[in-house]
Amino acid sequence: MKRMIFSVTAAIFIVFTVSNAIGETVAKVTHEELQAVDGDGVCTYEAADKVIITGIVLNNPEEMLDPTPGAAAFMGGQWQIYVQGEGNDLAGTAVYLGQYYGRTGAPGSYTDEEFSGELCAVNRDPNSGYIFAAGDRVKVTGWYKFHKGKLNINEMHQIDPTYDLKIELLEPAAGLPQPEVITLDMVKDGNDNFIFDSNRETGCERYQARLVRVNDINISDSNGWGPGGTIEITDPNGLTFPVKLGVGDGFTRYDYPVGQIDVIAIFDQEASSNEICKNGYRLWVVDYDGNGLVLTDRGHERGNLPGDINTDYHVNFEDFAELADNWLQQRAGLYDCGQ
Ligand SMILES: [Ca+2]
Ligand SMILES: [Ca+2]
Repeated sequence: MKRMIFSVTAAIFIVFTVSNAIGETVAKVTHEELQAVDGDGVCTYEAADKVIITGIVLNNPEEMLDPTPGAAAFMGGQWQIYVQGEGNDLAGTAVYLGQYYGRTGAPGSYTDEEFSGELCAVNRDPNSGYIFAAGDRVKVTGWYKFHKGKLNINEMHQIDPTYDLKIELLEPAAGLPQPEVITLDMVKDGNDNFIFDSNRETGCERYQARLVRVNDINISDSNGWGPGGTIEITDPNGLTFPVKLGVGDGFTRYDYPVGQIDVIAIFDQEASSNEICKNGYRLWVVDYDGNGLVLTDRGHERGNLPGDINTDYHVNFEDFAELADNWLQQRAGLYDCGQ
């Protein structure tokens, strides 16, 4: 009998190690472990496992990238959230889903219908059906891939369900982290070049994928104002920084704020290559609510007037026109998910 128990145990052990060999195990990691880089800015984390991270969701995905299946972007529909670490885990991680992986040389792409199903899954807690929003505390399980200065959790560009992401709710509406106030001289040197520290203790790496606030700047180049565009800010000492705009409807509805303003943004990196990743830092603001003093969407709309679609505190024909313009549009991944 003892021998039999031993054999069963051995068999279970063999099954476990076989599944381990094909990468089915999972390691819980901190954002700092995941984002550690070498002297070239290339991430050093390596394991044959999926990873688990926890943290706070910083953005609503459809304000960052257009998830619409078949969208005109190179990758078609895209979905991305940033999850920021908590406590002394001073880092964050992007979680990405795209439609046309085949365009990068991967084995396949999602049809529009398949991609809608993927979106519906990642937008919801699998246990409760709750729809995630910025400020939720979540747990993400998935594969990962290095991309231009960051280690992103993603499907490794594989449509096979083995590579699916799993996002679970830990606490709804936990609240956004307080943005860390930085000045541009903390991330740019005197020659207006990005400061890179491979230890991630100072400079741009320290703030990557975290919520930051830069006070007292001016928009110095507004030509890119509009959904998906890029503008430039300048501080009183002449240091500059690019600001990427999300696809929030505020960038269409409102003019850019003028004069000295503040910016609240996700600090991001998209380096010019995958080999040397010491550039391509930017601030990413996903929406703007037209307040005139801070480039951000405070997420606390005033007015409380049903039907005031453009939130100018007046329900009139302009609201109706906007409604008519958008008649029958639907948001893939949130609508018609068969639930
Ligand atoms: Ca980086
Ligand atoms: Ca109105």
